[in-house]
Amino acid sequence: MSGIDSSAFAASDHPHRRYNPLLDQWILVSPQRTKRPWHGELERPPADERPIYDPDCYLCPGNERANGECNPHYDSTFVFANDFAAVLPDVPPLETGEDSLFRLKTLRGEARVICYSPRHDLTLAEMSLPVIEAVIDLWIGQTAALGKTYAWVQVFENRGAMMGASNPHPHGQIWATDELSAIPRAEDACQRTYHSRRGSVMLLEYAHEECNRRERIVVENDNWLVVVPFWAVWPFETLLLPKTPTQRLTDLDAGQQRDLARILKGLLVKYDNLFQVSFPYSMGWHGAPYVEGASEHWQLHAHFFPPLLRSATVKKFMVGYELLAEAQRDITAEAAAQRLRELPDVHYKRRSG
Ligand code: H2U
Ligand code: ZN
Repeated sequence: MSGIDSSAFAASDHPHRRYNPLLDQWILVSPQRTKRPWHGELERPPADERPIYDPDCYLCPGNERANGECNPHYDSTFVFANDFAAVLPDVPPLETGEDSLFRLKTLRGEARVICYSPRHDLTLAEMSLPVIEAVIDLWIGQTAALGKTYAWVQVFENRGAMMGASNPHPHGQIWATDELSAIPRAEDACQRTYHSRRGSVMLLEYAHEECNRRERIVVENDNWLVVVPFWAVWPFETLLLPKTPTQRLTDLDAGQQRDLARILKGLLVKYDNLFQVSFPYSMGWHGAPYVEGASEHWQLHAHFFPPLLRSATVKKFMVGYELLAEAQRDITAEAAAQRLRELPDVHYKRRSG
């Protein structure tokens, strides 16, 4: 580095790489590119008006699903086994030798669909706090039940057609498997190494540090914090973190659950307000896996990965350099956090004028 004046560096101007300590990966940040001209679309998509009940929706109460079964006339949340499950509980066990170039092993699991509300027209962002609390309750109950059998319980939601959601009815999914999948395995290893080297919990320390720096906070309350993580890849990616040591959804006390409903609504309203559209995303929970041994290195968290970049229709593509070299972003995490933070806390559909 001789001859280079490092004091001239500005993260908001100069290309640099940032380290993701949760996955042991680097990402390229190119803030100088946000100045380049843009001639693409900027328009809003047509308003998304949906009925409270849709007779053709396979998730609405009383309706028939693909397998011929009818949903009950549920009035809160509703869970059913995915009719097209990606993982199955009964698979003949098989594992090839470790040395094979054609390595294969079977995986046992279960997939469920979770309906958040009987109302076809709502999204989490537009639901009342008690209704969001019922969804949290469902996440907790399902995690507790599936955690008795499976090592990994992945609670997630694909929102919006852009993220591949097959239906606008508010719903999520749970896939539980008897082995840790790739991303939780990497997060487990990174948090374990951090804990054994420093004797502290990585994401707890990270949350405290973000509270001190206040550069990347989007929303915050007594128990929770949402930041655009320092190492975010997606333009408006966020990380939701508890402020106290918490390993799993099933560890949340009543106060944390209430505050979680509030912060979820706070974040999702800001997301919808960004481009005045029901914001698409994939989100999901990562808590300590259900495996033998201590899990004090784990801190519960949720990731939100929204694909949108500069309008309701212009998404970021993970192509070229991203597929071949490493993830890259233009707008910095700090600039993205500031944009989200400064948005109103009232949903655009509820504002007059
Ligand atoms: P997504 O919108 O995230 O794709 O989730 C919907 C899930 O619902 C999807 O995994 C399942 C699909 O397999 N499904 C049923 O289980 N029954 C149906 O009748 C249609 C869809
Ligand atoms: Zn519906």
